[in-house]
Amino acid sequence: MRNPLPRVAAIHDLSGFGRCSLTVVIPILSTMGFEVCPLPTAVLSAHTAIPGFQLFDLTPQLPGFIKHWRDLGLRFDGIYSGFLGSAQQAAMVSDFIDAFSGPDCLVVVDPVMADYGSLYASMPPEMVGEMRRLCAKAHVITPNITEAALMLERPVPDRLEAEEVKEWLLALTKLGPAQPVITSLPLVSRPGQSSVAAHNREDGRFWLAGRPYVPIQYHGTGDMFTSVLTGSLLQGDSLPVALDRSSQFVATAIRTTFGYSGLGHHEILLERAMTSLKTPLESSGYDLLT
Ligand code: PXL
Repeated sequence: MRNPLPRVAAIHDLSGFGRCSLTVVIPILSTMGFEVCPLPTAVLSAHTAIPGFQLFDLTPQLPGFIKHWRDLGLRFDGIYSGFLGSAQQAAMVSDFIDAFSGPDCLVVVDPVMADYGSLYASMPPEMVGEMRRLCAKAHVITPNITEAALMLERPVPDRLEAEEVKEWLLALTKLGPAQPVITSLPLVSRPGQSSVAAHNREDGRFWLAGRPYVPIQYHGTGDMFTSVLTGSLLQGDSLPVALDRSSQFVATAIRTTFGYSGLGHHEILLERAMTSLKTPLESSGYDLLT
């Protein structure tokens, strides 16, 4: 029987402070009308950009959790993985995808491991190869430009022309996924914009979406982006509409927060932006990347 409410397995950490991962994924996908089943990869006092964070790695617990879900006969309409507690977990997630995804299950892998040119504080270097392998199992991947560069063994670029972005996306499809997305693109033709681009191997088209850049970086925006993208694709939106919807949501959350003084990089006001998930998409739209 089909799940009456589409069900998504969310494989991410739970961070107590600093909006990211499950504290972002669950409210967004729930608001979009999905039942979210969290499979926690690690529990942290705060995310890894906050000095002094305490990380409890759940690698030893995952096999037991997964076995219980198998015994329960759970089926998922979507599987969405992000921050992993150890490099060994990548193979566990890969087996999870084999065990739980039927023909219609959407698999989204966000290879969360790095930003602004370097790996996050808890990430072992072998995570890069493990994430590259895991991406082969996904339909959609959403690396930022640093993660894309690491997986493709390229330097992190300061600027990219549109033709180069296409070549990067094609290189990512060679890792396996049919629909790679790259976020935080330093696109020469769109100065002053936060740009994301995607490719759909099935129809050969390339897409671009973005919103005017706001001069502040908030943590957790990558998780917000991929959560909305996942929900949007699961509700049947096309790839460019999903790209546009998720860019719009992140821009709304950033602009809502930026107007207040005294809020830190960890304090994006997610709840203030949540109602925008129910409002129509702005007409500013997306473009073909040509
Ligand atoms: O938003 C990505 C992310 C997720 N989870 C943890 C993190 C980060 C980024 O720093 O530290 C624990």
